Amino acid sequence: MGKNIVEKIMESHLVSGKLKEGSLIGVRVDQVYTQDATGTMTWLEFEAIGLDRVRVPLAVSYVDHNMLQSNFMNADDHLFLRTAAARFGAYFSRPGNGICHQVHLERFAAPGLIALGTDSHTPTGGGIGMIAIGVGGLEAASVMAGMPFEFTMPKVVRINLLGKLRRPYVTAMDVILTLLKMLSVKGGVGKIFEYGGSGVKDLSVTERATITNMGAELGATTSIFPSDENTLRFLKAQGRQHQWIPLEADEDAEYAEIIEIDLSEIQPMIAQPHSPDNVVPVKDIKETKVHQVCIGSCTNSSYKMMKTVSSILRGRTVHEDVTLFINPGSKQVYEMLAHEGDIENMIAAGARILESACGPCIGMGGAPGSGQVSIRSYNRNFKGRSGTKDAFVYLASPVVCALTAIKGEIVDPFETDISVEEINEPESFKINDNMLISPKKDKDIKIIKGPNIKEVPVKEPLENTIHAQVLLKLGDNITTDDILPAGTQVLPYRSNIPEISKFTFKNLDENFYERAMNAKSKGGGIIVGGENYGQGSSREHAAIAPMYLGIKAVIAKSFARIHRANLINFGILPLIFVNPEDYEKVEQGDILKIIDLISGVKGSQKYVIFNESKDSSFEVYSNLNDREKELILN
Ligand code: MIC
Ligand code: SF4
Repeated sequence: MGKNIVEKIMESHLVSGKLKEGSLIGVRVDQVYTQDATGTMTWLEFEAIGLDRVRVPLAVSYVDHNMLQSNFMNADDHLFLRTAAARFGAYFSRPGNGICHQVHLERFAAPGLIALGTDSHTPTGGGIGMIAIGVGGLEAASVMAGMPFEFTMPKVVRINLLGKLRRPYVTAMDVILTLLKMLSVKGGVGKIFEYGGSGVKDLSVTERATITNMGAELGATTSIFPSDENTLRFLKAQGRQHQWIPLEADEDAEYAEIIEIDLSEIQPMIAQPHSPDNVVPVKDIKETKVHQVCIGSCTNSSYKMMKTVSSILRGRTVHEDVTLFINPGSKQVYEMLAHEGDIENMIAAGARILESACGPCIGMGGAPGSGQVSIRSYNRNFKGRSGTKDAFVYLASPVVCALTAIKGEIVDPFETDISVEEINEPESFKINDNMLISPKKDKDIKIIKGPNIKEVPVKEPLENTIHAQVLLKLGDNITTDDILPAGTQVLPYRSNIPEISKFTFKNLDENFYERAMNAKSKGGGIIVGGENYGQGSSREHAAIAPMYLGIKAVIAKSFARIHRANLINFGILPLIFVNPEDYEKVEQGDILKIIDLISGVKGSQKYVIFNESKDSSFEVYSNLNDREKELILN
């Protein structure tokens, strides 16, 4: 029987288990990378494991999230990361070098490899034909310590692309927004999307990477494209042609499902507030007044897209009601734009050029005004993520964003008097790795820890009985941004759990922290959620902070993959309603009792929950694999 691309790569990396949908497998990992917001914890965890050096062929520590330096905290964290990378044998990508996913794609990603990153948009690397998966910090630390990466083999779904995009008006961003409209933010849970078909050759590596990047918003484990002539062209332009191998699915490869998309039928699309799947054609909401436009991020900062934006802005002025921010995703692209006069075009038009980092995407600067409309070429528009609770954030292609910045209202590229130029991919990129510090040989380097770097908190082993109060009852699609917000006030505490835990659920419930602290000595707390609990980010802090506050279990209808793994890693039981209707049987404030947990985890994984406040009971289950059972018990 023929094989698909995912099977080919997994098979060549398999160390345990059977390569079969739904079974637990272990694979060897070639590359691991971290970013600063998740990386400080990851490197503390790696240090706690007690090894001298990383045991993977390549590890990279990037700095791109916490960039605003209004006091010592972020600067101290960067120093910790630099010295830890030097001490443990990882590359260090200095602040200013760019956003981890884009820099990794440009300088390290290669077809046929497996990479893990402590960030949910790690699948960006799928654009080059690599299996790239976002994980929590402890997962990454264990793998860097030489363990295989163990996970349940997802379904492989083929996305068959046909035809060609109607360039330059329709872009890769419109492809993934179309998929989000079709499949929703839950549509990819438990799946890997493998792209194929005659339309693949119409897309360059960076366009493919835009699509795999935002596959994270579908909830997919990852997404991957074949490695072909376009992949070779990109690697050549990056001076890395020796890393090319061809990779495609066999003719008779099998898939769990096949979805067909005709690229020539795709139109400019836009995600409306407050979810990336709330997608409509741009023409349906054209002329909506806009106050802010943000272009860049790890989703849409390729050379080609940035040059397109520059050409739209050339000789024009940003509308007087609009603030335009541009954050190029990598120093490489930034330097080329500067060299070729594009930064000059942007500045002349009135754009506010930011450093090459996440910036407004994660609410680190550039928050919109109260009730204002912001349109962004980014990947997430969850409520409050921008830093402004009542802002309205839309997501669209850089083309739509740039045209909108000029007109002051949402523009359909097919209907405007501004002509959009078609830009070609570059023959060669400007290669200058001076902001990447190579691993050091010296093992005596001292790791420098400022006052913001605190210990990793550790939980007691699982107790046999949980007798606790429901501290919060929530609906569907709760994001990690809801659980633990980002932004200028919170993000700098990522290395400091006692401080950051004060912000747990703060945007949803002002008093959560106080309630949790009160309940902590009285048996702790339980959270109740709906479907897809914990979607979004890989930040394990969204599990560590609740653990620190005494949360013992989360009961939900279903969980997002990375957050579920993070809960287990930090000893919080993820429990699922056997009958989803039983969700109605619990209220905030109810006292619940769950008994015989230890034998339950080891055995049937079914548990009866007694709701003492309602004098009723209902059933839940956990679906832990053997490795997860061990983690939860210990
Ligand atoms: C995000 O886009 O939500 C982030 C910020 O990059 C997160 C990581 C984090 O919370 O540090 C992610 O995607 O995993
Ligand atoms: Fe950074 Fe935004 Fe990309 Fe996350 S999605 S890595 S915050 S640019």
